[in-house]
Amino acid sequence: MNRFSLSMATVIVGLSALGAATASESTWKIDISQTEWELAPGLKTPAWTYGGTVPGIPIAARPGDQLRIEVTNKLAVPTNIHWHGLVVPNDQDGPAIVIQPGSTFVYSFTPRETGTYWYHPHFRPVLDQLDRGLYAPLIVLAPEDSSYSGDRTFVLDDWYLDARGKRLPGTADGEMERFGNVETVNGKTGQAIGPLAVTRGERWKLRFINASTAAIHRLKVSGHRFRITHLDGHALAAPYESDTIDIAPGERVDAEFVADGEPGALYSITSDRPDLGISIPVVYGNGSVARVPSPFVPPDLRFLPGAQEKAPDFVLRVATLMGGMMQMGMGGSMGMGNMMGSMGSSAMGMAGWTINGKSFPETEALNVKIGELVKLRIFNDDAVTAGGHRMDHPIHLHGTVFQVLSVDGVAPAQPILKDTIPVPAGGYVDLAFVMTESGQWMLHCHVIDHEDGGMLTVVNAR
Ligand SMILES: [Cu+2]
Repeated sequence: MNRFSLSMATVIVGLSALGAATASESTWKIDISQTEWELAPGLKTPAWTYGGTVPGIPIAARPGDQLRIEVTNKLAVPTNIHWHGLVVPNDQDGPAIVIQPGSTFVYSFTPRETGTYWYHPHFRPVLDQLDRGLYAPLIVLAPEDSSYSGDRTFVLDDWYLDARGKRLPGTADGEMERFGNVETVNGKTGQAIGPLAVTRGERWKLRFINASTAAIHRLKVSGHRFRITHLDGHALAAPYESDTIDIAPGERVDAEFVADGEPGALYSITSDRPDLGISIPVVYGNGSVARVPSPFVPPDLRFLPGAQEKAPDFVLRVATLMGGMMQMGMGGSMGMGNMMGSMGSSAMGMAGWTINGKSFPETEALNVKIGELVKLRIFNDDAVTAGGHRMDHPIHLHGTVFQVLSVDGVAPAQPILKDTIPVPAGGYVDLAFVMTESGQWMLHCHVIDHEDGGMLTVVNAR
């Protein structure tokens, strides 16, 4: 990729926006406030919301639309909003913005690309804000999306609550990251999750967003297969079928769902932790319609020439360091979970989340040039660091999209564009990207305990 192909991309986006003939100015108002949110009948919790609901107000746009988003902070703490996955001017990206209690900030940007994105706070520490319910979809519609029988977004999350809905500190499963004991789809759990109501022959577009701060969600559909068309909002040249969707924090997956089950029958899309509450009923009405063909338009996507052979410009080693624990003689099999549980979240500071041995803000910045192809190798050293903690780290880059060159040295079967990628414990990934917007952009783990703990650095694009 070079300046030429980037300007070509701009031309293509311009044309498609013109083709849709709907690009326009679009104004949104988002009040951030605390609300009693009902996760299920009899289970209410005090949530922080974008516009009074969990998930928050879904923003819909078309490429080329000039978005004007007026955000008013009615919380008692400062916050901001990050537009996860969208390439926006640096001063609209979020992390550098502070919206004080009682004040309003107006975001203004134009989405370039279609796809499934989302928004959430990026005011550090982020964990408390995102975990209380501050997240919402941002969908940039493609012309073909309206040809599906329906288009549904499912935002996945988890909450750690007592039986009366009171938010508990710490984590539900005895590790250092915040895992919940109640899992939700679009802010609802168990029987309160609304069904996907279909008719035989229909073809639906389903968009999955993982807003959890640490949990990976694995969803399995009964009696059907998903056709995966987009990862992190980016269309695949060769969609593939699967009955399972794995989605790490920050990631998005779009899938077609062909309703080829029996009229009147009941199916489900269910988590591999069904006891925590995620199961989406798929309910068939009677009768059928003529089978709806796929309107999906595969892009002409190529592997970046020269990127595989290129030596990495930067090598990052991300790791969980349990140094504080070890020094106190409490590492190993001592029962971290119990200790964290009794000491609360202030004990989190004793574990370190690092990039090349340092935690933000001590991490070293990556200095790159606008328009230049950058190859980045990221090792996940968790399998070899002390303390035995072992976890995939979903690494997210702001300000651009990257191509996945390889995972553990194996190139993907087709070119894949993403903004968030799980780096496997003990493994590594190779990524290539080109920054198009100048400024300081964040690169961090989307397990928010890790991000807040310092597994974060910046890419300076000049
Ligand atoms: Cu991580």
